[in-house]
Amino acid sequence: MARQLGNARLEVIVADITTLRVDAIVNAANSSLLGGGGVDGAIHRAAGSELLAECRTLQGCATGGAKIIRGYRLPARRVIHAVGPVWHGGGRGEDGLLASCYRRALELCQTNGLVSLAFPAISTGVYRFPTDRAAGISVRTVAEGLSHAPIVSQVIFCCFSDASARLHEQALAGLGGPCVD
Ligand code: AR6
Repeated sequence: MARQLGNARLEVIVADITTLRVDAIVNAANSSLLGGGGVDGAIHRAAGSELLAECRTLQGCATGGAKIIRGYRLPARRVIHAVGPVWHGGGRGEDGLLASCYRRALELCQTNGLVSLAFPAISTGVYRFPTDRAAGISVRTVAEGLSHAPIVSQVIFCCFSDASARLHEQALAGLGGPCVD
């Protein structure tokens, strides 16, 4: 499912994010930026050890932040490491920290001249953020953040299950705007 929002096409797909040929894929990293399981592990495996070598130069990243590096052996040109919050029940600023990941990733696209990017469902795996709540935050934050990142013309919500895709499609439908093929 896809929706046109101003200059940008927003799309929900089910795929392995490491296979996508876009300007940047976002990684759901931890604050060390030195790898882990889930999508982080998949990205490190697919990109090769040079990715880890560049990660070592970054000196980590705060929760809610994002840092950009090269894509190495990935089809994507760049990887944006975003550090989502661990879900503790919602009282520790988790919503704001998750939104911040999406905003910061869009800002990095704008400053680096990147027009297409793909997000995984940050924090919804190991970090246990409720999936429906996270889908709403991700789609709304991207829709709002695009006004500050006018260079971005394609955003893919790359889900890893049909259930996750349905939640993102519902959130996308809630935005209004024309559906596109
Ligand atoms: N492509 C797209 N989505 C994926 C892929 C993939 N190849 N693999 C998993 N997902 P998670 P988090 C989905 O756990 O919750 C790591 O150890 C997955 O189904 O990867 O932010 C890090 O180092 C889920 O929907 O990230 C951190 O320590 C989503 O990606 C910690 O996990 C996020 O799940 C971060 O936890």
